[in-house]
Amino acid sequence: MVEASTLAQPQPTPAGTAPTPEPAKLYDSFGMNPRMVRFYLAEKGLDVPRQEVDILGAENRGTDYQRVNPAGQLPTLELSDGTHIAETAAIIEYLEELHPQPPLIGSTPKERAITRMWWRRVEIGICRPMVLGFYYGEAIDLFKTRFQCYPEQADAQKEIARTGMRWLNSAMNEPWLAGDRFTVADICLYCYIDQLCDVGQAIPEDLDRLKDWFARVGERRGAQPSIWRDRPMGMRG
Ligand SMILES: N[C@@H](CCC(=O)N[C@@H](CS)C(=O)NCC(=O)O)C(=O)O
Repeated sequence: MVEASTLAQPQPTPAGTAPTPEPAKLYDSFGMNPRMVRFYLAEKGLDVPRQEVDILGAENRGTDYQRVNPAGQLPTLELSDGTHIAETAAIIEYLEELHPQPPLIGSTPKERAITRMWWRRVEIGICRPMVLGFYYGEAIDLFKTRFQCYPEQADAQKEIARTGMRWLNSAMNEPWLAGDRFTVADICLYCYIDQLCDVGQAIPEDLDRLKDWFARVGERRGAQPSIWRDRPMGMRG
């Protein structure tokens, strides 16, 4: 693993415990979940060697990649002992334990709980219905052979996500979701909205607080460098 910043130092291994395996390789691709990890790494000033997987061409659904991640999705983090960690939240939590500075989840149990509370709220209430609306709508031809799609639910999922955004606009803290700390909850929601805003899922015009928050996140150090070089369907992912 190449460290680009002296701010982020791995934690020492406590005496008598096995050394914690270092991140060795990130299986990476277009898409909001891999982008979250890229955004997170850029905020930390960290880098991990990457192997690209072509999700548009369904390379991730082939047998080689299924051996890495049986769920067939990106991202996956390979550790130095060969372990594969999938699920974006699990990857980020692992990296945060190894590189807690600068904190992107929290420095205390209370801070971490508040971050995870907002992270779950936006993931369950906004991000999940947004992406289902996309899978069942604009992207159905790409995904209908990969998992069960319900095209009749596309509009309803998008409306559920907009309802979540309206709630968030009234309930959110400023400048960041967790208050004065920029966290992975901000990264998560930003990556979903930034990818899907140009394919029918923009923040509703009247949600000023959410639109201002979105513009603020777009100015963070990790926002631009984490964008994938190609823009399939005009999306930033
Ligand atoms: N629950 C997984 C979701 C990962 C996911 O949906 N990845 C997308 C890219 S954003 C993917 O691999 N899509 C291609 C496919 O499902 O075939 C996580 O949090 O990492």
